[in-house]
Amino acid sequence: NHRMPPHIALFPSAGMGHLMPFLRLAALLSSHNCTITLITPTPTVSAAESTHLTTFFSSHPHIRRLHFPILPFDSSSTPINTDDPFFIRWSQISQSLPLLSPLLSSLSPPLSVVLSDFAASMSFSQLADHLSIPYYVVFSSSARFLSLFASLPSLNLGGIEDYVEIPDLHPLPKSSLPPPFFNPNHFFTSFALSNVQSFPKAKGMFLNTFEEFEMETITALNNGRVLSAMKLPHVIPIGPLEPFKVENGEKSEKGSDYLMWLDGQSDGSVVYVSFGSRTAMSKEQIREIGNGLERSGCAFFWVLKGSKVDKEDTVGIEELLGEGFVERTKSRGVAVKGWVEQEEILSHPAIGGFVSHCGWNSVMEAARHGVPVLAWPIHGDQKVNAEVAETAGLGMWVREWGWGGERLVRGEEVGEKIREMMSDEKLRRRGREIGEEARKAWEQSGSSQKALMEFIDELKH
Ligand code: BUP
Repeated sequence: NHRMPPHIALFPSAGMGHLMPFLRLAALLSSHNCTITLITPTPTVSAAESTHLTTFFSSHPHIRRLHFPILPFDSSSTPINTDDPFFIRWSQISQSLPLLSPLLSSLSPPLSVVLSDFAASMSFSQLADHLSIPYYVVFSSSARFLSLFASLPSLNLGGIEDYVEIPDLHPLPKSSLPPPFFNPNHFFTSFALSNVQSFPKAKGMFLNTFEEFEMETITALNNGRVLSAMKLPHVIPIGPLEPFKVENGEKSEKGSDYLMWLDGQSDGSVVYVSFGSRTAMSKEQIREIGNGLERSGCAFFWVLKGSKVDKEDTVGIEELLGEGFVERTKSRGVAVKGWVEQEEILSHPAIGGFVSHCGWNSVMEAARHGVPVLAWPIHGDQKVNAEVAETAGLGMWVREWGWGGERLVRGEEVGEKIREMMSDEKLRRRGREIGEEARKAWEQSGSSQKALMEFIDELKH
């Protein structure tokens, strides 16, 4: 039987939170004897995306790269009322997609299937339809957020109710919705609405989550009970995705310094603080967090960002933190600017808690390593994700803090909550259990392993 291995093309959109699951999924599928083409829209918005792509392809020489140069943005065809560089890029990528068609149809061997980012779903589903290639969506957030996102066309947000009802799921507080959802003219909302319409054309939706973590939602989605107006394809939970391997992965000198510092700390004593790759807290809030970390009395590892796009982030750490902070705290903590290997840090036994914006990748990484989370969502899906983490027992979330940046949270409060998380034995125990469940999801007959194998077997037969 000389059946060819299936040929799978993957298409990520812009932003590290979107790229990361694609790189991980590409590596995973390729380890199961599939031929993989990863399409890379270029240029990227952030430096982090381009360096990750370079590292990824040099450590996975058997994964093919299809460069896809995108067109300059044409605001006459899609008026855009956002200054978010990632949103603008999403739109630009969608506009450029018709140009991808000849590139895809000339690939050899012919494609068995294409997987695209939900942020390109609308244009990509048309492309796949035109080329008669089966099409899947990769949704890079929680199943809970998918249930909201997919309900968007039928939600009535104008009423006085405090909650939105999603059939068969517990109601979602309106205050947890991404604020742009209340404005149908906002870029994020109209873009979401148009992409959602194309979901039913997909054969399935991959999610970086796992059954044990989001049981109720996954079950409801897969029983077709959530959406009455539209038939959503079945959800394929394949999380938590494992980081891709880096060959010849000598750690950067800077990286090994940090790890050495962590090695010197006792187990579970260090709080890791990071608000992801897409947003920066205000300078004022950053100083309050610094103050909170000092007050908490805990050892800390803090990754700082001064601006939205890393290429523009030129503020020095002293300027962000105020003079004297680094000197005062150097025996107890590390504050760094720039990229760190987050999974390496989360997997270190010294880490006992994670103050996180709850970008979905970060939540899954915390789950994978059983690290409790103190949620401080900043935008988008993050309040919904914070709720999921809290419900699963992985985290605590101080709702009164609102969206990060909405109000100034004083150092006193921050310090107190950090101390509370770091000393909560119950949370820590539940964290370890979740880490165990995450590991089991990838055992021989584990839930995520099974979901992945079903997809691959179907392609091979
Ligand atoms: Br910052 C940072 N190192 O220094 P999320 C992030 N990451 O490895 P985001 C690092 O990037 P959205 C760093 O581990 C995760 O895999 C992190 O994705 C990694 O949040 C990824 O957590 C970040 O989903 O995206 O990028 O803010 O706003 O789309 O949620």
